[in-house]
Amino acid sequence: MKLRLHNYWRSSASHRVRIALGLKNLEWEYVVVDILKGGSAGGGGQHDLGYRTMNPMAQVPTLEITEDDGRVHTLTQSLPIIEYLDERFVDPRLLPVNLEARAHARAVAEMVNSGIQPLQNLSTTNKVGAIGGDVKTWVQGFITRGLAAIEEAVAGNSRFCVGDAPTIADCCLVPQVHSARRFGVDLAGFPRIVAIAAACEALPAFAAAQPDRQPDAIAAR
Ligand SMILES: N[C@@H](CCC(=O)N[C@@H](CS)C(=O)NCC(=O)O)C(=O)O
Repeated sequence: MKLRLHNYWRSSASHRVRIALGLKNLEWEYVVVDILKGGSAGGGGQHDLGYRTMNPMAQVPTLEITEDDGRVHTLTQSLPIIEYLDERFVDPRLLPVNLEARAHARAVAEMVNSGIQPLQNLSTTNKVGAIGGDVKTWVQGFITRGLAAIEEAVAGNSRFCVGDAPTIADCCLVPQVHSARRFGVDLAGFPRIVAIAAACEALPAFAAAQPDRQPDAIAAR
């Protein structure tokens, strides 16, 4: 079996899947989709027909799986991709066995996935800018609101978002913290989130998945 991740260094949804692949200790190939300047028209490789055939939302990431018998599957949406990886490669578990802990991990992941990230995504901020909105204020406001909710949701846990090992929730939170820093969000009010992100980044899988360490980031320097 071969795994190819179509992704972009600065994409937080791609970052989530890179972390999960690392936590599962899987080998995979990095396929660059430059969502800013790539593609045949130079307006982003996600809009190319070939890519959109795999990912109809024209977004990264897409995971391409080639089985040993030649069958190819393409999976989209970072959270279903992470759940697929967790079901196929069981160890270590990214979704806790305990029912309530699992629902809680999914809830924190979803707070990032649907409560914050779509509001900071390129296609959204382009539209906000196009109608004369202040993109920075827009993005900072939604990230701050979402992180404030997550700060409460992870209260009572110490090292990671849920339980004593990284879960799908941490796979989502750490990229969101990267984005928050990139957009200049003040994290002083979120000590638990900052501590969880630091504990995660000390682990090799999280360190290797960091945006700045990806081949397309290095090539762009
Ligand atoms: N829910 C999707 C979100 C994917 C997404 O929004 N990807 C962004 C980068 S983080 C993207 O491709 N943006 C390109 C665009 O908006 O044109 C997932 O989790 O995979």
